[in-house]
Amino acid sequence: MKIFSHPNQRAHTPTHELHNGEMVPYAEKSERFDALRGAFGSLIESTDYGLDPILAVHDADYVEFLQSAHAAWKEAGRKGDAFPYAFPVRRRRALDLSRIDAQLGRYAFDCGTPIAERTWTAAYWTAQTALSGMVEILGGATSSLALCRPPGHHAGRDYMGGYCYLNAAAIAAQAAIGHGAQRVAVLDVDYHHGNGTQDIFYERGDVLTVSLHADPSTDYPFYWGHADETGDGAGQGANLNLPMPRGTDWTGYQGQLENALETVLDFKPDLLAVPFGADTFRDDPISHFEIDTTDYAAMGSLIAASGLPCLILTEGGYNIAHLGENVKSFAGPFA
Ligand code: OKP
Ligand code: ZN
Repeated sequence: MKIFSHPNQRAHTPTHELHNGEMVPYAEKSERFDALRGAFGSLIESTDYGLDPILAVHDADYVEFLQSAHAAWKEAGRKGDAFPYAFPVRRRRALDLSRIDAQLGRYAFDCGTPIAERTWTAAYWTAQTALSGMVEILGGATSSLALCRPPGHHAGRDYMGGYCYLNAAAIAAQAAIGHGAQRVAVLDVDYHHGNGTQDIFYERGDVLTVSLHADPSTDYPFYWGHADETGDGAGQGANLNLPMPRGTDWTGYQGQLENALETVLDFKPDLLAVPFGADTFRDDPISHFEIDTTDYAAMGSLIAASGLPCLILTEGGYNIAHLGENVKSFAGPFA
């Protein structure tokens, strides 16, 4: 299996995030990327496919915001990372304001996703890494692994959140459609609901989105990921959410994964994209499932047994000491 990444993905280095009312050290550290790369022997440097495949998913004004926000923040005399604090929700007009604080609020849905000096660079190269992995699948490989960081599955067409800026899985899925795939399935197995991916494809029948995650009644991102979100319009029935309670272990998870795979196979996709989060790990510092390193091999086996060409993209996983081995365990069963 070919494994893709690019050194510039390390460039994003926010220092803090707002967590349960406190400013704490940023959990989505660049050391995560070192751990991911360190777990694998031979890595291929991602190819640059430019902005077009990104703009096929994300709005141009949002992309321009990501490119310029930190400079605007500095120009406003601010120090450190750019943070939003006021949001245009509920009966505020959709004004196109240039003040950096107004822009941050417009394009963010939480206060946990700061923009640092080189955030754009890292997010851009993460998208290129996902695209490089997808090109490999489109070329006939049965599997490939894209070491994505920062993660992407919370980012929507025009918003960031949950440590995510560009939605790498959505960009790769859309690129597959652009290169002739008729139907693509996205099977999200991060601890958190993949709200951005769901939202991007919610009204489309050509991309199935399935997510297994912690129940959003108790866990981030709260306002998406509930079982009654099934898609809309042409996408009606092409979204499946399988929320699970805190404390879920492999025994509980396996049954839901089998249900998910049944839906995936019924959809008859040409290929599968799997945003994989090792934050379902029993010792993850911000999550509450009980999956073990060896369970990831069983998880990978079940998905690989679908027989579908499969692009694996990394998402969360915040126990840095175990991140590499968990991803390696999951990817192991794929040919
Ligand atoms: C991103 B991914 C924690 C505040 C909540 C949201 C978690 C984002 C997880 N300091 N942050 O799905 O792994
Ligand atoms: Zn997560």
